[in-house]
Amino acid sequence: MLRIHGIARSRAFRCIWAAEEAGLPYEVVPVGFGAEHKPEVLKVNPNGKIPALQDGDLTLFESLAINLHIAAKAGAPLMPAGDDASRVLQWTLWAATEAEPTHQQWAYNTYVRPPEQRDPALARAGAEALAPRLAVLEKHLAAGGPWLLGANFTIADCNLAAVLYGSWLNGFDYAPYPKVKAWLDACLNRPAALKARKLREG
Ligand SMILES: N[C@@H](CCC(=O)N[C@@H](CS)C(=O)NCC(=O)O)C(=O)O
Repeated sequence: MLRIHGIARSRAFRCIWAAEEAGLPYEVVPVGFGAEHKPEVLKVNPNGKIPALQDGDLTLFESLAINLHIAAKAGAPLMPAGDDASRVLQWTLWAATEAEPTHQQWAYNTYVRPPEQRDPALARAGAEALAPRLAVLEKHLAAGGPWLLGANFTIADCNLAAVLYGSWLNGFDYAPYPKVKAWLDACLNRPAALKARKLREG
């Protein structure tokens, strides 16, 4: 049984979605915002953050690494073999290092922080920095698709779409990126994603 520590309103959303895609039994150990630094949470994530995963003797932190582990347990097509496994890693690292920091800068200054703590200039700069990355994604999807690796949905789609989910839901202008928009629509309306979204969006 996978034990996902966190709540769906946190990045644990990604891991719940992945577990649903994998069709593996899991339970959510509810750790909310503000509880991340409690001793019992630090035992599973020494960073004092959520999510964390326990799978038997294995304890993991980092949401996207957790998702790679979940997908590896499920095997193909969620985690393909060979060159496609490397492509999954490429898009997952791209999600974490290229998409997420710029995306979060926009998100924190648009809808995450309380209004008085938002800086519109930082939001604009985040969106401007995200734009060339989305252009790369748009070109990639236009050349292939419907999923990141082609014919099959993989954990790479889950990981990248989960990173972009907040902007998709909160009014980011995806009009210049119609392929990205269509791909996000398809990812985030999959039955497994809808189950995780229900926990988060109510
Ligand atoms: N890179 C980490 C980030 C985890 C993270 O920042 N989680 C947030 C909630 S979504 C958190 O626990 N923040 C508490 C804090 O930073 O003190 C991951 O993807 O798991």
